[in-house]
Amino acid sequence: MASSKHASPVIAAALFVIMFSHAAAYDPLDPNGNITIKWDVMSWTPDGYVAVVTMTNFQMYRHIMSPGWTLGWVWAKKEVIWSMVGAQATEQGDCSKFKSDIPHCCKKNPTVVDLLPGVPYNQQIANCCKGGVVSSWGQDPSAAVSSFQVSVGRSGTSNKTVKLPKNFTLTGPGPGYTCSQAKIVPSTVFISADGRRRTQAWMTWNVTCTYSQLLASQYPKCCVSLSSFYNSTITPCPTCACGCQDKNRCVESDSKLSSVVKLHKQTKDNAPLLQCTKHMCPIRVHWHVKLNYKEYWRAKIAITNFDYHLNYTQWTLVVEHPNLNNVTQVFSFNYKPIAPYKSKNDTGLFYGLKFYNDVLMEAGPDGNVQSEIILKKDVDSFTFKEGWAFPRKVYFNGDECMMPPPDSYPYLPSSAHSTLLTILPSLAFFWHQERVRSSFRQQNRGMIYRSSKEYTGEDDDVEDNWQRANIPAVRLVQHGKKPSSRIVDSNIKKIWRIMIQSGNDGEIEARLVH
Ligand SMILES: *[C@@H]1O[C@H](CO)[C@@H](O)[C@H](O)[C@H]1NC(C)=O
Ligand SMILES: *[C@@H]1O[C@H](CO)[C@@H](O)[C@H](O)[C@H]1NC(C)=O
Ligand SMILES: *[C@@H]1O[C@H](CO)[C@@H](O)[C@H](O)[C@H]1NC(C)=O
Ligand SMILES: *[C@@H]1O[C@H](CO)[C@@H](O)[C@H](O)[C@H]1NC(C)=O
Ligand SMILES: *[C@@H]1O[C@H](CO)[C@@H](O)[C@H](O)[C@H]1NC(C)=O
Ligand SMILES: *[C@@H]1O[C@H](CO)[C@@H](O)[C@H](O)[C@H]1NC(C)=O
Ligand SMILES: *[C@@H]1O[C@H](CO)[C@@H](O)[C@H](O)[C@H]1NC(C)=O
Ligand SMILES: CC(=O)N[C@H]1CO[C@H](CO)[C@@H](O)[C@@H]1O
Repeated sequence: MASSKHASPVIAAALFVIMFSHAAAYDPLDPNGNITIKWDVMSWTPDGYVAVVTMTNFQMYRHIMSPGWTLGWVWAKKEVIWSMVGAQATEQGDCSKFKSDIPHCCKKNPTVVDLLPGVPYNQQIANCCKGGVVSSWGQDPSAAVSSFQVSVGRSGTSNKTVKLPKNFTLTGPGPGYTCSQAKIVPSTVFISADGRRRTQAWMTWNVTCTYSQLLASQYPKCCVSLSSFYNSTITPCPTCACGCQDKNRCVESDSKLSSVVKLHKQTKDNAPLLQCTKHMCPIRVHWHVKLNYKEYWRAKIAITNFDYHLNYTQWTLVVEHPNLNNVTQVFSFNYKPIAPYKSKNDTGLFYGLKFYNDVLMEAGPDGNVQSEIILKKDVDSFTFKEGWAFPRKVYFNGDECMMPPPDSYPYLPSSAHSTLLTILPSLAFFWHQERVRSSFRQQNRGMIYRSSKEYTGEDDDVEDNWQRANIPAVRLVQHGKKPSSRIVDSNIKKIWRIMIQSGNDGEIEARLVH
């Protein structure tokens, strides 16, 4: 078992290949997701045209994070950019041929970036100047748009002579997007604010860009770890899930950090600075099957940032699980079902609450966000067996996270029932029975199964639960803390010791020690 828990790099690499062989520009969880770039020619000028360029992110859960998008293209003729509003070309290029009026950009292949918030009003247009940050459609359609205006010279001056720009490139930020050729589409119709007048663009063309994780990076960018109340095993992220090539520049622990971070901040190095872990992922998503109620069950989700150099703004998490069609309650996160195929409805989008946890802070004590969800059991399909309670797919910020191999999932002890009955006939409690209060397995170390029936509070007050759950505990020893005693059942002959430990996601875990 130990060997499968810590999958060797070879196995991890093999899984990686399996997982990524299916990755293409087509995303089954978001089949219509794309970024559309629309050019509306608003007027002709003596030597060209003025266009408003609108980028709309139709992707349900993949946003464009700071430092934002860059858009590039290649002019079909000898066009120049006279001026821009709401964005700028990163390089002016060679404008030496011009004597009086100097263009904003003379490059054959201009690269354009958004302006930062707070630029003067005369440089702004609607939907500009957000530092290139664009929300995903699922999070906030009103913020999923970015626009700028460009005044083009030395181009055609009618819809017959204009040649469309070619070879569009988009980074969002970093690679991953492939853009189609520009295509003339029916001119956009604008409706005036009072709704009583319609105008239309002189000419409109569209470019569609789609994302492929394979193009974006060689390795996954996040991984998943799993645990459950019914098995004390914590299934970690696969070893080297995100590649181990950066292992020589990771940071061992928070304590050694300050000197290293200073060093890197001085060198203005924007590359990730990861905390050293076996998985070497910047992001870990932990899924804990927490409680079992009669008609409901409860899972806890914790996302941890291991990158000391990055705050994830407007992060998104997508989970595919067959029971997400019956989400009853989600704590601390926003939740939206994404229904790519209406019959399935098994995929949901989680994202942070504004001003509370919409930023996943850099690695360290604040570098995590957490939520709990309550799901209604569908009696026909619900089970804790065979890892059913764990997610099928997890995406962080639109990138699929590497799951542990299925044979390492914590599984339901098959012998729990009989063991309990023989050892504790008077406490014939079993976690999935209605009358259950609480139960535990007698082993060298067993796990306390906290019973949902007794558990009503929101808190993690384990001692309190146990008292209510009537566990024959005489002593609670909190890991690293002074023992506190609690005599509950005077009939018991054996002394049990219960250790409380903090799990790797801060989850409280109870172990029964014989
Ligand atoms: C881009 O996305 C929009 C919205 O989902 C969709 O209507 C359109 O067909 C997509 N375009 C392409 C080329 O996939
Ligand atoms: C062009 O892009 C806009 C979004 O900017 C979209 O609404 C429109 O449907 C697209 N047209 C075509 C023909 O794809
Ligand atoms: C150009 O404009 C004319 C008149 O507005 C229109 O009839 C024609 O279809 C347009 N051609 C293209 C290629 O858009
Ligand atoms: C556009 O890209 C294609 C292939 O990527 C290349 O063959 C072509 O030369 C490029 N066109 C221009 C104008 O750069
Ligand atoms: C992350 O945000 C915090 C608080 O806004 C800030 O102090 C910190 O410098 C940021 N870290 C990075 C790497 O940008
Ligand atoms: C999908 O599931 C959500 C709960 O997560 C529910 O509110 C919604 O009605 C479901 N939609 C369909 C089409 O079944
Ligand atoms: C918990 O699950 C692991 C598999 O990850 C398994 O090896 C172990 O036997 C299970 N524990 C119990 C108590 O059944
Ligand atoms: C138990 C329960 O409420 N099941 C419902 C889950 O959601 C589907 C549709 O999304 C319903 O058809 C089930 O009745």
